[in-house]
Amino acid sequence: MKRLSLSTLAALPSGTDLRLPDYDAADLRVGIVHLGLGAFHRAHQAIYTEDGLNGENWGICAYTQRSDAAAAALAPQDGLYTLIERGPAPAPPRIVGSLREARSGPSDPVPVPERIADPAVRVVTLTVTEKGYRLAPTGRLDHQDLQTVRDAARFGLPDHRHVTVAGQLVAGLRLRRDRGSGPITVVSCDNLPANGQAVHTIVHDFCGLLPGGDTLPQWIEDNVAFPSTVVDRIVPAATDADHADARRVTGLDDKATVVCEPHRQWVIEDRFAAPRPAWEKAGATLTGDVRPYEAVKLRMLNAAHSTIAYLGALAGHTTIAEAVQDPPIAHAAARLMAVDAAPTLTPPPALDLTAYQDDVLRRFANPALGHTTAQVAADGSAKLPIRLLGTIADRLDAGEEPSWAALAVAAWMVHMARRTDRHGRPLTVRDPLASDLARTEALLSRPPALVEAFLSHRGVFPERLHDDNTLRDLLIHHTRRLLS
Ligand code: CS2
Repeated sequence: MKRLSLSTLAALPSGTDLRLPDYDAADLRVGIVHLGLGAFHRAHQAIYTEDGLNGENWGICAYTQRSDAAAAALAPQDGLYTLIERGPAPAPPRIVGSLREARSGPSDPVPVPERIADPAVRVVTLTVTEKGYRLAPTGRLDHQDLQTVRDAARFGLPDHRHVTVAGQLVAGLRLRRDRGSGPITVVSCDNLPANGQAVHTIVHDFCGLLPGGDTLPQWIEDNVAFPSTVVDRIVPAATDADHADARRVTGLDDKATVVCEPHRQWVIEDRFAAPRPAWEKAGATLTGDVRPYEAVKLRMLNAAHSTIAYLGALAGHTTIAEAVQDPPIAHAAARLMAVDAAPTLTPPPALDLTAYQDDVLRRFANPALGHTTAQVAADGSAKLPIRLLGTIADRLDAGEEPSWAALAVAAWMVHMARRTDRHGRPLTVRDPLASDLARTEALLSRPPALVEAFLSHRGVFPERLHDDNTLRDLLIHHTRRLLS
């Protein structure tokens, strides 16, 4: 079977139940550099960009950040891939053309900074995951992070390949300044609060690690915008069955198929230093303040997702859809949203939180997606502070007991410490702190000691929460029940 590529795309019959790019992808020039070439980017920003092209050159050059697999799969396909929606009222499958270059961040002959310095590039987008920002609990760039220290120490050396997001961005912005490439906008698309501020912070802090006297920080303040955005689309890792579906639909071999739910949302702070794609033509919302949308998304949808992932994995459920069919788990997720999260939120005027909660659970129950509890459970030490600990702190400050949010945190603790489900079957645990916290397995018979071992981890729990006896008692209670 022939491989999907620009030449085999051109030979595809029109009129089938397969949507093809309505422009010549071979002629589309790069205007966006993306960091974090993963499935979510290709199901979200790449789709908004393609549907908002408007005849302009907003092709995407995307770089992997860790694994080169996505670049290895996409480069032979000229960046083309099949997108398949699964769930209620799915759109027809489509071949997406907006990704024009797929490159390896660690090893491509054209390093990230070179591509960012291209004057035709006016936007950088990021999906590097929460841990990719290398933030300290203070919300600043973690100066103890070894890769950050190394990138800063070797900054500007001709043979140095920056591996941190901050290093890649600052090196690219410096080249942009030196070559007079003009202003640019850096658009974070990660599940972080104030994600634009977060990337601005790591860029600013990284500059602070460099030799003094450089005009770069001022150039960045004058020429670079860092708008915040809120992104939403459930995008499970693709399976062999998904690739087989793509082959059946297109008649071509596609090693980079993406599957996703029909729903998508992108709320973007309208603050740009240079031209941008007409993403609003593809349904994006431009606004002056994303915070109301952001808090709802992170503290309700993502918090409920994590709750279902940990309780579901411990109960032996492989997928989110199976777990949310389990009444106690669905109840815990619903109560987390309604009782603990909702009172901390001021939603946008037109958004009804009860309807939002019901819609979230309906989306999670989509049996066609195969979204695994293991995928959502990954990186909990970076996700929980964003999704659950802010809610917990706010409820404690209000004199309330955030029991449902505490249950989710306790489930994460047991998931990390026991690493088996209720039937004794091993669980997949992927977390930056997995090795640090492996020692907690010895504490499973002593819930108070287990909880203390997690609460004392300053990379996750601020002192305010470590010292709160109400939370500690809730965590011990829930941990004891989950372990019994
Ligand atoms: C999920 C998110 O993997 C996870 O942590 O909670 O990727 C979630 O699917 C998206 O934020 C939905 O918009």
